[in-house]
Amino acid sequence: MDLTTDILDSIVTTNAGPSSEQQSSDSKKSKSKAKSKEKFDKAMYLNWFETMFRIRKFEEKTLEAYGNQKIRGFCHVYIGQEAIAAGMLSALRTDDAVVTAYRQHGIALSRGMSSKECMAELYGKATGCVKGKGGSMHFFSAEHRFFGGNGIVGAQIPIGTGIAFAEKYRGTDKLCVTMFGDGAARQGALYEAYNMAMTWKLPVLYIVENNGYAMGTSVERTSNVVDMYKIGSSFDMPSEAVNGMDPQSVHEAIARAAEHIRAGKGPYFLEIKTYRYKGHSVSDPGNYRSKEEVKAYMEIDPVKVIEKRIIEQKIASETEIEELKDKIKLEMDEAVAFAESSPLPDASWLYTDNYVQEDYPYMKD
Ligand SMILES: Cc1ncc(C[n+]2csc(CCOP(=O)(O)OP(=O)(O)O)c2C)c(N)n1
Ligand SMILES: [Mg+2]
Repeated sequence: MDLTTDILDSIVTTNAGPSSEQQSSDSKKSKSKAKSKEKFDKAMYLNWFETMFRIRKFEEKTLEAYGNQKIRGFCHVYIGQEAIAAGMLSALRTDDAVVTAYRQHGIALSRGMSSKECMAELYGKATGCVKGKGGSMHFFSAEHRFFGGNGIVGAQIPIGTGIAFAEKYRGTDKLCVTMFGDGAARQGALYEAYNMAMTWKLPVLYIVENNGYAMGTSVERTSNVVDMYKIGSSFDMPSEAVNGMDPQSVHEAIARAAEHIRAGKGPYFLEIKTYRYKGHSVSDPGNYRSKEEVKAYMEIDPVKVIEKRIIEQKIASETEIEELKDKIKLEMDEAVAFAESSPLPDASWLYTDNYVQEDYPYMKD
């Protein structure tokens, strides 16, 4: 067996299904759902492809602009992980909240934030989604219910739990998706947050995007528990492992989790297995992994796989796919032109939008 087949096998066959707690109640139904490949319509497939292709092209433009020193500072791209954003978009409601870490450009785009406002933010321009004051790691949009963009590893786990608490307190049926990397799964904050979320049955969907590495440290080097979905068992939290190289699998798992959460049954945990093709950040050459490993994952590149499935299964024609690609490429050119031509923020903006109170005492000259 070659490395790609091994990888695919390990990604696809680890679906744990619902936890024992859930199995005792309604999970016969869930389990069979977990195995079945539901049929989706053409619009859904094209939506997945468009979202993934948009993210891929956005990130390629980002790397290009970074190389030309138009973008500065920390910058982490999402190339390889696009299927997660696409499957999440189709399975969630637009009024659900999402909070994530610093590898966030793709998630922000999938929440409906425009390529223009995101690219301008990377350029540090006044027209960016947070007026050029956040940069790559700190996108935010209250309108799109996107709560960032967090640079402290694992910090967003209690934040997302708090957002879910607020929804429950207000009596809504909205949920909060709280995303983090495999490195963050080892943070103490996770254990405190999971405990509270289960005790209070909060409407929160935790997603660990397991891309195998935290900077240069592989998952195997950080713990003897490498199947991260198992972390949920100590809280009796329904937990599953999911193939993150396929938007359809991601969609099905998130839809199943959302149904459970909206029924008032409390949190759900998904370990979504994925891979990042680039280094940790733009400055990382990624020497800690072999060329063969990267190549093997390239064979199951989610953008290419879904395009192939659409064409081979005659879901849409090659012409339709090409038109979609042209549309996205134009969108990216326009986003870059918009960012280039936008003004920088005024220096006085240092003192705005920092605190809710206008006269906050620490914000004086
Ligand atoms: C509390 C804290 N510790 C360390 C760092 C430095 N740091 C930044 S990213 C990172 C790795 C996190 O990896 P992971 O959670 O797997 O996310 P990924 O980059 O793979 O998306 C580390 C250790 C930090 N930002 N915050
Ligand atoms: Mg990681």
